[in-house]
Amino acid sequence: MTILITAFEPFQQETINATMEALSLLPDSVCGHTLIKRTIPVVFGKAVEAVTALVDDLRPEAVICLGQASGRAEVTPERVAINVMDARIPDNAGEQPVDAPIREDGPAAYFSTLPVKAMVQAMKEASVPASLSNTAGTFVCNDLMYGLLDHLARTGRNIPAGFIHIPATPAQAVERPTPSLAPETVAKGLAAAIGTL
Ligand code: PCA
Repeated sequence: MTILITAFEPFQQETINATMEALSLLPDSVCGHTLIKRTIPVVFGKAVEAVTALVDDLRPEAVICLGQASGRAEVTPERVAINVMDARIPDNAGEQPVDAPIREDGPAAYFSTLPVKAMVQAMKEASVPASLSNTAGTFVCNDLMYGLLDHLARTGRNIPAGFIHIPATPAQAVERPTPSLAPETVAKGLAAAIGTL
């Protein structure tokens, strides 16, 4: 299987994004699956455009998008994306939509088509803290997950796709105290999760 896996650029005055660190530690091939790694901007709409263009160009057989969720202590596959943008902070282009739909004519929500529970189980078996999340928030990560699943649904492509949030790195936690996981640990968890596909 060819799997597109994306990280996000730094945001909110940070100089790194934990997802870039974890992604750089993943090998190019995991459990026989070939990984296509890309990093995308933390901008409403632009992240979706970037990932859907990659999906259309590269035709991966699965898509996993990664985001950093500071404050979380575990690697958390997301169950659902909701049709709303409600930003607490501006994105990297300075936009801060409040209570706005992602798609006026879209469904209220899309469920992940990744095997989220099997992924959590596989990560725990690899001794990596993990749990299922029932909210991807209402910032750019949720926008990307919703937009990706909407694009796949509208173009009739039935491939596993979804989103995984990861904690901050220990280096980030030194700057702003928060739960953290070493990128090596996150990468081990992600490899275990990818193994379920
Ligand atoms: N996390 C943010 C956007 C980029 C990222 O890494 C989020 O959870 O929405």
